[in-house]
Amino acid sequence: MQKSILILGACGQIGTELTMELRAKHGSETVIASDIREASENLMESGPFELLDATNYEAIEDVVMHYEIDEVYLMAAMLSATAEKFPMRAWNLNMNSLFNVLNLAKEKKISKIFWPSSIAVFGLNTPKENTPQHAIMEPSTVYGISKQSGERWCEYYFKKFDVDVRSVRYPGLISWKTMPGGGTTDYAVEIYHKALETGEYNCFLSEDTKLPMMYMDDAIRATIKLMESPSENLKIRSSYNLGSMSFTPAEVANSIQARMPNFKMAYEPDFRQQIADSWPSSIDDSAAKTDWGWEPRFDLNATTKEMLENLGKLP
Ligand code: AKB
Repeated sequence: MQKSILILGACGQIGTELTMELRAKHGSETVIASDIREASENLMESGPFELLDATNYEAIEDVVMHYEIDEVYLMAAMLSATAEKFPMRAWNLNMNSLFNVLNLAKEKKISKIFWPSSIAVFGLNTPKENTPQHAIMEPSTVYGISKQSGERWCEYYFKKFDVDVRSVRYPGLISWKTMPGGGTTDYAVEIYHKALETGEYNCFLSEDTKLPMMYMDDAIRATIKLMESPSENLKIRSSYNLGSMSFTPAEVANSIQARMPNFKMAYEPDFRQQIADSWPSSIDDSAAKTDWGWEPRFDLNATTKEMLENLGKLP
């Protein structure tokens, strides 16, 4: 019997697209979507779905046993902006969910894990441009602290218990199928929605805040490519830097204006500015390129084209 895949947090921005892609690749019945809330009709109807709290070890174990799960993608997390408002809830969700899957692998109940880290592991003392794989980290947000701790635990479980855990440090992700929730890079999705709905956007980051970003198709491709890579090629078991493009809010506005000349942008930075200021502007992902052949495909203008065309077709 073909072993199954479990996705925890399948309703989120990454989880929905990852679920659909894995179902297209491996067949719907072998990819079990789960989340603490019900998913969209599309996702619920396309294959098995379980209501599941990623912090509940026994509940995850039951699903793992029932479906003979082999691989787990842990996509449930509280992102940077929301985590600043609910620090303990963020810590509990981000860390306990990770321990649950690491311990299931340690007990040999599953054999492979994907867990996402983030550019948020870096901080004010990290080199901002072309941030190296190995650099001073010192994250200054609750989310970043949880991701850095998570990376240490992943590497520890790999070395100590031979747990096959794989991870990338996602930059800000841009997608049109599902909205992001509670991140600092969310402006780069909202801007396209507002451009089409009202023709203007009030950005919560300043015009010159340059951050690493990625179109969702690249992020999903990277995730699956890393999971399919031979274990012996993977030299990094904390988390790989993952790069694609970097831009400022003013540059996204320009790329939208090239297609929608009347689009207007205003700037009103809020508490998220401080978070963004502590993160890298661009990423050196040469280790991912060397170890598992990572190559991004989408630049800013290609992303803008995809976003405006696809969102424009939605009812
Ligand atoms: C966030 O903004 O919190 C996330 C991230 C960069 O990890 N998108």
